[in-house]
Amino acid sequence: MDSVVSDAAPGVSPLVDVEGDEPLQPWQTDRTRAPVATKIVVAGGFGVGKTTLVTTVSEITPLETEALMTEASEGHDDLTATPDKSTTTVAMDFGRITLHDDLVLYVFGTPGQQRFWFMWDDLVRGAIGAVVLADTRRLKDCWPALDYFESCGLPYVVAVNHFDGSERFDPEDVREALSVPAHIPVMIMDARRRISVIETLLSLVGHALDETPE
Ligand SMILES: Nc1nc2c(ncn2[C@@H]2O[C@H](COP(=O)(O)OP(=O)(O)OP(=O)(O)O)[C@@H](O)[C@H]2O)c(=O)[nH]1
Ligand SMILES: [Mg+2]
Repeated sequence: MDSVVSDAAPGVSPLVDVEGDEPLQPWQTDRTRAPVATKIVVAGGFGVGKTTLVTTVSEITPLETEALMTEASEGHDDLTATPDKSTTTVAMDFGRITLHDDLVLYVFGTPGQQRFWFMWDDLVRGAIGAVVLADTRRLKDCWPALDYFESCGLPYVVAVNHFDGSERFDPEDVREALSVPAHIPVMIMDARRRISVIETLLSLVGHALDETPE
């Protein structure tokens, strides 16, 4: 079984869609294949790298709903950790990744600003699990996401998006700081590296399978 997992940007397949801009996956051209399609959600605090993660991993041009940040967000959104950030997600991110030819993940990124949290209920509907992104410089920003998934019972993993220049912690230190139960995977990753994101998604899929009753 061929794997599409690589650190390089996708797009090396000779098959392209009718508009000629995106590679077709084997399950799109072979009617005998029945891909397993699942939905997963990427959540976490403001500016932690959710849109970056979806964009990094998507094999299709991702849907983004970025809007320029204005003075209205001053006092609400802390840009100390991401001084170059000029836009924010106002609805959702959407991307797709095919793993091992037959497992298709539809990846939805949530908006991080608190005033858009009301959309989470709709975004998580039908999802098998969630990635909670965290930044060790502002760990408490991921508490609302942890609380949300704990209370609704959706399986989740914690992924620390390691930003350049920030101190690197062991996953077990992060687990302890966030009081994450022992059976939930905690990992250090980089939302800008495709292979790192795919490892995170595979960890979530494995965890969701473990958690889901047969
Ligand atoms: N150095 C570094 N910068 C990153 C990383 N991930 C994201 N960034 C940068 O951090 C900023 C925030 O990234 P986004 O992906 O927009 O974050 P977000 O969580 O989608 O933000 P909201 O939707 O506004 O909550 C951007 O300027 C990215 O370029 C990373 O792993 N390392
Ligand atoms: Mg975003």
